[in-house]
Amino acid sequence: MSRVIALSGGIGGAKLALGLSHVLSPEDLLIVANTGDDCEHLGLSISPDIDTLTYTLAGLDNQVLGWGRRDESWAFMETLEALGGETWFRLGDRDLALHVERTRRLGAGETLSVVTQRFAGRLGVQATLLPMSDDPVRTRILTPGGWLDFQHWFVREQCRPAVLDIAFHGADRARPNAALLEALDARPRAIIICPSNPLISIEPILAVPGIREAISRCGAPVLAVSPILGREAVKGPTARMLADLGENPSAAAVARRYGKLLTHYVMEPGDDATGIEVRVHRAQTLMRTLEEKVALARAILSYL
Ligand code: FO1
Repeated sequence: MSRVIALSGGIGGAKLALGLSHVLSPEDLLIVANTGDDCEHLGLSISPDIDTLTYTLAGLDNQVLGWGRRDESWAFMETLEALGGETWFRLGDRDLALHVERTRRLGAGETLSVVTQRFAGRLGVQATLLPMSDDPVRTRILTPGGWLDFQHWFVREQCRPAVLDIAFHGADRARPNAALLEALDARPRAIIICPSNPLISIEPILAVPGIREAISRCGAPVLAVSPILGREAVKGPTARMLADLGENPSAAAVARRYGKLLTHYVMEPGDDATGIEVRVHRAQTLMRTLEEKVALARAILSYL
C-alpha cells in the first residue's frame, strides 16, 4: 500500500494522527508538522506542534494542559520565577531537556528533520514525523497594536488582541521538506488535512513554495477534516480568528479556505454543507477517547 500523508498542527491534528497511527503500519504513514508556531525562547529552539505530535504519538502527552509532557514537574520555572526571569511561556522540566538537546543539535548543524526523527524514534514513535521545512518559518499576527510573534499573541496575550492579518515570515524563502516532496511524487494513497486550525496550522504548511503544487499534482485524494463543530472549534481560537478576519465561522468556511485543493471533506452530521463543492462525508469528528480517534481514522480510510 502506498503512503498516507497527514498534514497537522498541534492538539486537534495530533489526535487524528494518533488514530491513523493505530490503523496504518508505520511505513504507510508520514506526518508533516507545522513549524510556523516555532519560536526561540530563553535561547532555546521550541517547536510546539512537532513536540505535541511527538508526545501524543509516544503516549507521553500532557492531557491536562493539551501541550507539553505528561508527569511534568516545574522546578525550572519556579526557580526562573524566583530569579525574576521571563515566565509567561512555561517550559516543564522534562520538556526542557528536549528543547536543550534540540537547540544543541541544531547548533551543531543537524537539520530540524533529523532532530525530529531522532527524538521521535528515541521516544518510541514508529510513524515518520517531519517538519514542513528545515528552514525557519514564523507565523506573525497583525493586531490593532501592531505585529506580534505568534507565541506572544497566543500565550503571552492569551489570544486577546483582534486578528487583522496573518503572515508566515520566511515562508517565501523556505524550501519544502525534501522527504515530503519525494513522498508526494511517489503516488501517495491520500493526503489527509487533520482537524487543525486552517489559518495558523495548515496554511503555513501550504505557504511553503512547492508544497501546495506538489499536493495538487500528485493525483491522490485530498481529504480535510473540519476543526469546527457547529460554530465553535473543539479547542483553540479557530472560530474567533475566522470571525476576526470577516468569515462566518463554520465547517463550510474552512472547506472554502482549502478550495480546489480538496477532493473530500469530513464534517459532523448536523453541520451545514451548503456551498461545499467536494464530496462530503459525515462522521463524528469529536475525538475524546482513543476509540473515537481510531474510529475517525478508520472512517476516513474507508472514504478513500
Ligand atoms: N501554551 C500555553 O498556553 N502556555 C504555555 O506556557 C505554553 C508553553 C509551551 C511550551 C512548549 C511547547 O511545545 C508548547 C507550549 N504551549 C503553551 C503550547 C503552544 O503555545 C500552542 O499550543 C501551540 O503553539 C498552538 O498550536
